[in-house]
Amino acid sequence: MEQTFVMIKPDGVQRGLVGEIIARFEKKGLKIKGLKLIKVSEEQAAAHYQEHQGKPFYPGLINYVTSGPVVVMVVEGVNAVKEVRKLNGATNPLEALPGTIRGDFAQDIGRNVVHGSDSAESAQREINIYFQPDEICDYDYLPSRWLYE
Ligand code: D4T
Repeated sequence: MEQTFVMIKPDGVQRGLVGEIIARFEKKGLKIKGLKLIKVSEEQAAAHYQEHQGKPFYPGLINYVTSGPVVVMVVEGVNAVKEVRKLNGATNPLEALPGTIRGDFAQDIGRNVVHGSDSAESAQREINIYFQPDEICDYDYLPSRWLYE
């Protein structure tokens, strides 16, 4: 099983989209293993977005993700990274298809509501930034036998 990291960004929380977004992951059959509402620190934001340091949008991005509470999640599934990114839709909401989270709820790349890791390696790195090991729950996810052959 693969794990990925999801963040419902401050705009998603403020706009009352938390339940709607979590419901999409649940209905897809992704197992939620960690979930909490937090205020992202400057250090966490810098670690998370280190690959974008120096880019023109970096200061705005850091400002945005530290501007209010976010919901962070550890999500598991056979192809969790790809499945989450498919549900999220394209990074730029203008290109995100209807039916995706960004296609349905966002308009601006700087306010794109949700984040999902881009690889299993990024996911582990990002999970370590936001979660302690004892905040991730191991349990039997009963739908598994109806989701996978
Ligand atoms: P996140 O990390 O938010 O899920 O986005 P992606 O993985 O889909 O996309 P990314 O790493 O390329 O971008 C990170 C973050 O920066 C914002 N951004 C990006 C921006 O404001 N302007 C830009 O030109 C780009 C490329 C949006 C997502």
